[in-house]
Amino acid sequence: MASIAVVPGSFDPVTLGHVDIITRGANVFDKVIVSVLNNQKKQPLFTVEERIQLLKESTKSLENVEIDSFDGLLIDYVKEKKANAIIKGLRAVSDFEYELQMAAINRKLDENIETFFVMTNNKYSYLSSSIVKEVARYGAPVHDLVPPEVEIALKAKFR
Ligand code: COD
Repeated sequence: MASIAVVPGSFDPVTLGHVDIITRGANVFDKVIVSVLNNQKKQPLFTVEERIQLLKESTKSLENVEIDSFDGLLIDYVKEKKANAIIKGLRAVSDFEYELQMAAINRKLDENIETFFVMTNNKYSYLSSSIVKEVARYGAPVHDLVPPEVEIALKAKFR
């Protein structure tokens, strides 16, 4: 049976921290599906379509990575995709409590789907989409925080 993992997230926008965990997941699993949560409650900077496009461009060299979107419960989506794992990134102790709770509820909803945690690469431990947006909004350089296509897209948004 092929091992298929879902990397869920908001990706508003994708950062080098995200690309790092996607790449490391793709080195271990047969297939990785990166999926953008279509969350009606949040007010994103980029539309779901824009986020998908930026993820596609940022991961184009990874042959076993697919980009998609979902709404509703993550576990239902994972089952629909016939995946057997969820990959999450951990940056700091502050991520841990929330992720522990998420992993526990997802395991309760389906005990056959396992959550795998990938420790952040030290050089991206401070990095989040929110930080990137704040830096870009005030015109500071973001080239070492995001893939080149995201840097261009951010410049266009904040022009
Ligand atoms: N280094 C390593 N990992 C990172 C970094 C970094 N610098 N930055 C982000 N990550 C990881 C995050 O920890 C996360 O695992 C992933 O990358 C995506 O990050 P974000 O910020 O784009 O996405 P989030 O955290 O907003 O995504 C939240 C989910 C969409 C995963 C979550 O809300 C969800 O599963 N929602 C669906 C509803 C559901 O099923 N809820 C649970 C049951 S009630």
